Amino acid sequence: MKKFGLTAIAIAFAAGVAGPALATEKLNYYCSSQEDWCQLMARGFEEATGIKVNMTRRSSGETFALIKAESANPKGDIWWGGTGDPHLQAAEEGLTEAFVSPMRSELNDWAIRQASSAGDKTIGIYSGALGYGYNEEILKANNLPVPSCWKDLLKPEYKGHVQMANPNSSGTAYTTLATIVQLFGEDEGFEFMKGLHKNINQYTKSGSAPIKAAARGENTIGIVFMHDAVKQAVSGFPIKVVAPCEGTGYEIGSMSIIKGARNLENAKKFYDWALTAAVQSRALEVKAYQVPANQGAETSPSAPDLSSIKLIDYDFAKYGSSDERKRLLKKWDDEVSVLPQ
Ligand code: S7P
Repeated sequence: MKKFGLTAIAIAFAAGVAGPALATEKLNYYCSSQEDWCQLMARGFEEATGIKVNMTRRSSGETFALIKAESANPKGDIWWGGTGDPHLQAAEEGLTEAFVSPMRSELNDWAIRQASSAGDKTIGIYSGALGYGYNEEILKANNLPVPSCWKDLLKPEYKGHVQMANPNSSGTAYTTLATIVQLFGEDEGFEFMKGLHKNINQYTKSGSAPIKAAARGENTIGIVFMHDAVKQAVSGFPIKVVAPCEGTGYEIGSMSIIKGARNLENAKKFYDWALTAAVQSRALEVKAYQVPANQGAETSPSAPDLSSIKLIDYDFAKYGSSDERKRLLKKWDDEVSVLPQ
């Protein structure tokens, strides 16, 4: 476990934001991570600054669509969390604001690269690998084999036992689609998605819903970020976590200031505060086991060890680009989602 300490910058920053805020001060906060983590961040910022936080929690793709729909009259100030691809698309489409935080020097290179690739209109806040989890009791009760690869999920015996989110609404599911295309090539990747479709019992709106359903005994296998499956396992549910044998993709969860933010100064305060080691360490309070961007933040031994997982060289520039994301989602809508099951 790493220990964190406040650097001179963080101390100066803390002194700057800790004073009492005016009664009218507020922040409209769009959050695309798990509800409990979103709430922790909202309440934590209110306590640290006195600024009232109005929070809206939606999946990554949904939040992107909301920010785009509101762009003529923006209602949100800051978008925190969710997979990086839609944040990159928002940056490219001019929906987010450039900002260089003094906290940047404390971050891992991958978090800063996310910012540099988008003209500083977004930044990495955490990272995590994609995979899946299964309920071992349901698997046994149905005499199903233990899966260990992506291609195992195509086996006919898993029909009705696999759940994933819809890639239009969910960043997790878009990461799945982009990962499969990068792993197997586009033609074979889409054949894989069509084969998988036959085994899918439901496309959920939220990315982590499939593993929550598996934890409750309502689903067998959920395609999710591995940290979301670990969260269920450490919470006592009979969930096993799989890093697929062929290799897998990963996310750089991101944060962006919304263009035209009405509470821009408060958005910048939140941005700096959210990048501190102390705040990023608080993720462990809600069993959020992503790799934190701040190098000084605490990590847990329960967290998936990314260095032991076969990660692909995920092409964020390509799969986070507006044209490619739109094209892949349309192709999935036209060629996969419409197929009979
Ligand atoms: O906090 C867990 C997490 O999996 O949620 C984000 C996810 O994108 C939100 O759900 P959607 O898939 O529905 O968009 C991830 O960034 C994050 O790791």
